[in-house]
Amino acid sequence: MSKIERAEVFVASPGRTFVTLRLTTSDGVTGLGDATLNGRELAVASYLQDHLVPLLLGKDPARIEDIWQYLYRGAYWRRGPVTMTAIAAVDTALWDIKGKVAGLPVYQLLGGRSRDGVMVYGHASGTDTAALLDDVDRFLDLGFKAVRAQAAVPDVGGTYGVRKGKVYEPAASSLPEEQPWDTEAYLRFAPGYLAAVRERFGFGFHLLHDVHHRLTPIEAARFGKQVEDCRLFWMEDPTPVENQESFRIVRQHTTTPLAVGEVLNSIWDVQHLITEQLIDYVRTSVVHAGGLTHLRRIFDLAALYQVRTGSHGATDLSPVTLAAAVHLDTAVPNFGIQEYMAHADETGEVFRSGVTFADGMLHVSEEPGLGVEYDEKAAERFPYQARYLPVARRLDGSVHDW
Ligand code: CS2
Ligand code: MG
Repeated sequence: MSKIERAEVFVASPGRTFVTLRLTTSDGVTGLGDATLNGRELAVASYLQDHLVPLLLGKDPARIEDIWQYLYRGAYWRRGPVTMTAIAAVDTALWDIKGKVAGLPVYQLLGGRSRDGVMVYGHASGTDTAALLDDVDRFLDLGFKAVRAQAAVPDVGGTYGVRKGKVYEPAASSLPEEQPWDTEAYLRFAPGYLAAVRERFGFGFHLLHDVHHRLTPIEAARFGKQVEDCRLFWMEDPTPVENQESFRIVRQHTTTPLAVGEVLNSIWDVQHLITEQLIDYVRTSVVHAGGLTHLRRIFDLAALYQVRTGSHGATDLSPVTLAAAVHLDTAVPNFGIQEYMAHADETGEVFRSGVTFADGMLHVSEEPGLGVEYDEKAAERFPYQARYLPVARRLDGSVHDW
């Protein structure tokens, strides 16, 4: 029987910080897992290195489900982003190994191909409406069939999602940057630029918008109703999701589709949202929701309620997660859309990925496993740099959701 013989945890900052787990079996087969948690990376690296690696050595890598249950139930303390990201890294690496041992790309182990490609959305943004419209034009020219639109709110420094430079990376400072936030200014401004996008480019593509947890349920209800003529593909994270029932308030007032889940990490966090049909897309990801094993369970529950997938895929999720996500997206029946932000060039020097982009879709490689390699020698050129996500403060100085 093959055994897990080596487990290496790499922390490096090629373009941004990534935590990567590499497992090696006694037969010399390797598997990769992403363990990146933006702003709390070292917590997961330690959870893996200090608490999980000693439990993994000598285990049978073929027993993916058993190892998942062993790490989840064996922790005693349930769920949470650090635990579920660490378990996700192990799980994803084991699926990579299983694919390589079987000589099959992982999507073949998940039920085989359900679609020719995986539709993705690009991230248009601008410091004002004119700049946003130019950026939408650029993404449409690149062949994207779906585009997210985010513009800076005049006189509000802390608007979410406005790219500075080539790659969007919100965790840009060694201590949390404090950004001002004004909900009323956002509510006055955002519906206008979304309408301007439709006015300029029409309805021949999917338009998405990320509210990023900033509104109360009734504010989100009002916003969703106000933008119904924009026919959004989704309004994302309309209101903080800890209280899943609060989505009912939004749901009751608007037909704008709702998407949530990137900050969640287990099926129990989305169970009420899905079974009560309070959302239309679930955004949980391979890296933060317990890996392919658990994310597949979430997607299968969602399918029972006609909720579609829309996995998180920002640049703070590594190319390992993106590849694993596209394998799962290729196979699941209730696929909706996959978030796709191009990583920095430096990231591509460390991660070699077989994922390709064409005609607005991502395609997995047919290589066995996930089709990703990690170059630790190259990673040595990008030592770890501590970076934090910003903190938002309302005009009265109190903390708001960033
Ligand atoms: C965003 C993310 O991609 C998204 O939808 O919500 O950019 C999010 O802000 C980052 O992943 C946080 O690290
Ligand atoms: Mg988001």
